[in-house]
Amino acid sequence: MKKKVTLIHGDITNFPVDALVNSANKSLLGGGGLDYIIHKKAGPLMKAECVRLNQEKGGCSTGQAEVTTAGDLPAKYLIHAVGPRWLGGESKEPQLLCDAYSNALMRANEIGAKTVSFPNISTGVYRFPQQLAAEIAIGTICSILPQHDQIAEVFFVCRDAENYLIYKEILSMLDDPKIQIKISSVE
Ligand code: AR6
Repeated sequence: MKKKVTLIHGDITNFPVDALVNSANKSLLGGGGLDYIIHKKAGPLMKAECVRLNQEKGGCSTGQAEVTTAGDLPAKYLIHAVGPRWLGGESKEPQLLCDAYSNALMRANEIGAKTVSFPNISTGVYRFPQQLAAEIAIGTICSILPQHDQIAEVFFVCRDAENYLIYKEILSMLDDPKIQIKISSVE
């Protein structure tokens, strides 16, 4: 069966899925931006799991991803993916962003998620250029999604209009026989 990739314009924390991907930092203890909202909405059970991961594993390396409960968010699991901070492009940022997406998708598949939502990792506080980040996110997910048997649908959820329009343009040009693209209207 064809895999689905759907673009949404809205708030990822309101959108029900099996696995919601957070744009985290290496400590996993929360921060600003989306990470702040997710920690606040998910509540104490998720926070306790993050503290345990921080103490037992030292958090999560850049490009990797860890799983916790989603607490009070409308998801079964949270996948905390750590994208790179943009340092000018000579510090393996593109590869690390690609790794963050592919490792998050792999973790989602391992836990049996059918639906997974991704934010625009690294394009806020971490200042990764939006166009390049979108090309990496879409290119990575669309090329590896067919090999992930559990996952039926991936949602790219863009909060800001700029990212939404960039994703819309790239996705509307994509022609992959294994993937069905859907672009939702603006929220
Ligand atoms: N729904 C969907 N996307 C959102 C939402 C939302 N509710 N809120 C923000 N975004 P950022 P980063 C988008 O800064 O750049 C934190 O301090 C936002 O428009 O949250 O990966 C962490 O602890 C942007 O496009 O994360 C790390 O230290 C995207 O989410 C650091 O920031 C990511 O923006 C990670 O930086």
